[in-house]
Amino acid sequence: MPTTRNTSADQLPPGQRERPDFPRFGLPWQVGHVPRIPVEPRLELTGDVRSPTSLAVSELATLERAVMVSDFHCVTTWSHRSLRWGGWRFRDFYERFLVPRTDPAREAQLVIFTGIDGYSACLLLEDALSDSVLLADELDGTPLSLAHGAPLRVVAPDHYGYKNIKHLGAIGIWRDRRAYHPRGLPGQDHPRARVAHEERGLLPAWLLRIIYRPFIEPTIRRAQRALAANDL
Ligand SMILES: Nc1nc2c(c(=O)[nH]1)N[C@H]1C(S)=C(S)[C@@H](COP(=O)(O)O)O[C@H]1N2
Ligand SMILES: [Mo]
Repeated sequence: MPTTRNTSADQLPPGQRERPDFPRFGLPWQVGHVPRIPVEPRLELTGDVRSPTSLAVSELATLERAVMVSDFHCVTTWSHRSLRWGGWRFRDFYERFLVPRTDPAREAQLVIFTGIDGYSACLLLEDALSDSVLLADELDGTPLSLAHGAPLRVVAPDHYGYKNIKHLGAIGIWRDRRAYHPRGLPGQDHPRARVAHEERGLLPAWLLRIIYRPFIEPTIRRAQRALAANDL
């Protein structure tokens, strides 16, 4: 099984601080919404494609599995090191399922991932096709928990956490950003959000560090209360 390593040997990326735990996280007003997962989850395939369709997540089992050890960087400045994700490379999924079944427009440049909780994020198609982007159904050798995005989540370790969509329900391949309506505040979303370039959002990174840090602990507590209320 191919394994990719995507961890920084010693230093964390600019502005990040290590956390020993890996909490459930998200937008403060969204993180408490733990969605119900259908018994037989499906992925909608849509966008600027000739034939929109859907497929059962179970069909992914015909792809070669991949494992990746990577650090996770939340835009609010916390990082957790060396998570071991298992799943499938997005690139394999794209070549084996998405392109043959939907026939995307040649000029397509953008992927929009949407969770079944309605949360969405885009990646440049070019970034999404990199070796390190997985559709993961395992974390640290066990099936992905609901807290961390069951049944399937995007893992894109070169990009901030908010591009790593949990509870994946739809993948859209688009020419441009017309169909993209992220749920955050205006300016929160950066088209690429590369951690190494500190592309946190559209405001300067130093300012976003200061704005975001006070939200970390209350957001984690809110997520923990929601998980406890759902017996998770
Ligand atoms: N569907 C969905 N995916 C999501 C979010 C969300 O609220 N809903 N939050 C994002 C944010 S901001 C972060 S930091 C990561 C957190 O992942 P974790 O809960 O596994 O730590 O999920 C991302 N993916
Ligand atoms: Mo985040």
